[in-house]
Amino acid sequence: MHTYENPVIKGFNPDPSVCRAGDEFYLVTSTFEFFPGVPVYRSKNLANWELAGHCLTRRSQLELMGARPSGGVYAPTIRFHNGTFYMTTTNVSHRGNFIVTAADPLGEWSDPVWVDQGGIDPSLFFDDNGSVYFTSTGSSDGRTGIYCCELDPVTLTRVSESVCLTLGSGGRFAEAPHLYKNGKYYYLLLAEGGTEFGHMVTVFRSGSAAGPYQPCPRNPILTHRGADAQSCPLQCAGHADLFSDRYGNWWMAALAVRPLSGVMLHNLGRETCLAPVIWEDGWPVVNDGKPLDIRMSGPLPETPEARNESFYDDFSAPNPEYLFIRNPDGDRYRRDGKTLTLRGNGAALSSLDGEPPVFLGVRQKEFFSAAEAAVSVGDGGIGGIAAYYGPGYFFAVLAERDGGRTSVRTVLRVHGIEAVSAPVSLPDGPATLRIEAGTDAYRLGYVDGGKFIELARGASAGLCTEGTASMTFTGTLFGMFCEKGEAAFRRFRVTVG
Ligand code: 6LW
Repeated sequence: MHTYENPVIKGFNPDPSVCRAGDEFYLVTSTFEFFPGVPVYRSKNLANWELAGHCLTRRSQLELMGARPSGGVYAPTIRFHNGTFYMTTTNVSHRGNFIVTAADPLGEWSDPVWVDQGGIDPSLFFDDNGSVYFTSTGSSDGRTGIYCCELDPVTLTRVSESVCLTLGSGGRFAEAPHLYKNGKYYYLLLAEGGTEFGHMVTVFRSGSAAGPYQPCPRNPILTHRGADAQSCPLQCAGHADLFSDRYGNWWMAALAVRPLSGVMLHNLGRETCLAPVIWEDGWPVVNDGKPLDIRMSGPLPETPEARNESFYDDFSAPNPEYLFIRNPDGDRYRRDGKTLTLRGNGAALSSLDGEPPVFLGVRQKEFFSAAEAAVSVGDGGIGGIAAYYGPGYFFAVLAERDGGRTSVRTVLRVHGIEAVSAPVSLPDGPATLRIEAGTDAYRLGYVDGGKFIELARGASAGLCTEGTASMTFTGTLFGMFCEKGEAAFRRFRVTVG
């Protein structure tokens, strides 16, 4: 038995799906309007996960032109079958469901094979008899249900009608289907209740892949819907995937959120959690039937190591942690071994249409954390750092150079309403910009002679998913940006604690 800490992958990493190849586990999560799409995390012990690649690294795989906030890539599924890795997901902003494949999950993946079945949350199941089943969430008569068709195992094109397997156990939005076989039964794992505080995981089984499926008498097998934010630090648990390790132990990866202290609001996005699973009477039991917790124990396949959620980049090498907005223009991001120079295109962080803002960011992984960068802005330029949730929700501190003078100011934007601080002149030389995050507020300013000078505070609740005017599914990033002219960054650091 080992102890480990949830979330096992912190920061905006929803809709986890896991496969195993030998003694390595690979886990993918959703990325929405961000590029590259669908990170591939790798682990041997299930508690420490390294971001080791992405499935969607080319525009031919991931067109995000016109994608709205929380459009783009929804929930993915990863599977390993006969030496090939398969990842299926939905681009809700462009053509729908597709599959990409790779021999090496950390290398380049294929171009998409588009699948002729609609809905979201696609999944793949490879049966022992060679049949390949494709499931997704669709709707019929205004109710969502789980649809299934067979695919040709070689071309991955649809070869059967799409049929409805179940409408779920009665919760709203039956979704996130994953089909498995264990012993004599086929199991269909679902999410129901919506991805918010009513989220739950339900399971169904049948003697045949095509059904009929019977619900587990203990459904939901995982939910935190009855737990309040005071007593349960993880909320919204749901959207799960089941898998086994080489010792025959079973596990569940599920998303959950960590609300701000005691309130039903979260700013770090939906995160990836892990729970042990046992089988009783032919049904999976998650974490002995108890809710998930931060401190967990289970028979991990290898001993976990200490974790460090801080981030440092001196721009000497590429870093896979960065997310860009929609399809970035690579020519506007130049790294020369010591400096990252961003060239603005006139698009502010609030921009929704046309060319995306020149921005790159990493996931905020802890409530108490600080982002800092040293930046020199060329004449006529505007560049800085931001805690960025989306075009309508960000807190930025930026340097502006005009007529040979540099000044610094802050922009707090919530619900599209902007508060801009008065500019403060800085001496010549790089400006060190800093954002300190906490559960109550983000404090924004600059560092002068080793001292933090605060210019503005934005309420942490302003970057929370629950507060956005349209439904969103993402989380806060710390990033660098350049709106106009050039901004040269010397280092970018996120510290936690
Ligand atoms: C996803 C749906 C859900 O496709 O949220 O948590 C949607 N569940 O299954 C977006 O992540």
